[in-house]
Amino acid sequence: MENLQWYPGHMAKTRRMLEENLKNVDVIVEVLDARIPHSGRNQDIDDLLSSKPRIILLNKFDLADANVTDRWIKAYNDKGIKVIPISCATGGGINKIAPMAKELIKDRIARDAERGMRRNIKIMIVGIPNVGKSTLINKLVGKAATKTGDKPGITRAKQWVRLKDGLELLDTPGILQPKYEDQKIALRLAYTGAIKDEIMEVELIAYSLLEYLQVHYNDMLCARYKLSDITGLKGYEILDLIGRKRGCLISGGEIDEKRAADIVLDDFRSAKIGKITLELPEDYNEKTN
Ligand SMILES: Nc1nc2c(ncn2[C@@H]2O[C@H](COP(=O)(O)OP(=O)(O)OP(=O)(O)O)[C@@H](O)[C@H]2O)c(=O)[nH]1
Ligand SMILES: [Mg+2]
Repeated sequence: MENLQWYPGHMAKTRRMLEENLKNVDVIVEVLDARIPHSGRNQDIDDLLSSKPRIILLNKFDLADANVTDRWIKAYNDKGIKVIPISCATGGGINKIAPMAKELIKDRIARDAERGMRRNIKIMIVGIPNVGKSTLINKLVGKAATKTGDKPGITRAKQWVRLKDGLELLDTPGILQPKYEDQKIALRLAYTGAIKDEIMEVELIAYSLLEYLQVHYNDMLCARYKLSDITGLKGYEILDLIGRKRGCLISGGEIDEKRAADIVLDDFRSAKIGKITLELPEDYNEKTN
């Protein structure tokens, strides 16, 4: 399989920008996609930003498998890491962020209060592309202060947004690692739309997604596309069946795989197949910062 990676110039620039702005912020909020809590982490961000207190958000929990999200939260908590599951779509969990940020820097707030000072709390929002950083900021501020969109690479420059209750949020462009050694991780980033579809044939992305669903969410997959038994089938064979069911045909009766793959990816991304998580905490030993 060809090497799947995407590191345009603006990501290298953003990395430097994060580093430069670190001294101006109190708390880092790292936004992860609840469907890929492992693959959505970025070693670069970890290394760069480890000097500041951090909150991890598992966003888009409305799209993820609730049972697996609970296991991820427990795995993090067992290591003393604070995580909050949130959904910008339903608003769930959003109101827990500000109190947790205040709790993390309560010593500073108390010192300030002793001196009769009241400084704003500055929060840098970071994460890979398309996880909902800008949407979260809009949700918190209650209006469309930042640009959002359903593809990666929407935010291109930093932007401060001020909230009423003494919080200031720094929106930042999503960044990936320059290189992913593990192609499985890169593929998961493609399924969830953190890596843009154009860098690889969408059919190949769909094949491997279908093979994962076949193993972990077989009933949901079969129900969605009215498939009877797909035991032992390869990803491309499942995609062909789906293409046939959905009438994705080109002249001569052949399957239009590209169209079928687009359907599968759209359905996965909007949870039409079901609420699905692509990795289990038991399979990873997360770093503890
Ligand atoms: N279902 C669902 N969709 C969400 C949620 N949060 C964000 N989205 C959608 O995810 C897409 C990406 O949101 P953005 O806020 O633009 O993502 P971003 O992290 O700022 O992306 P970049 O600026 O490219 O780094 C948009 O289509 C949002 O509507 C959520 O909790 N649930
Ligand atoms: Mg953005």
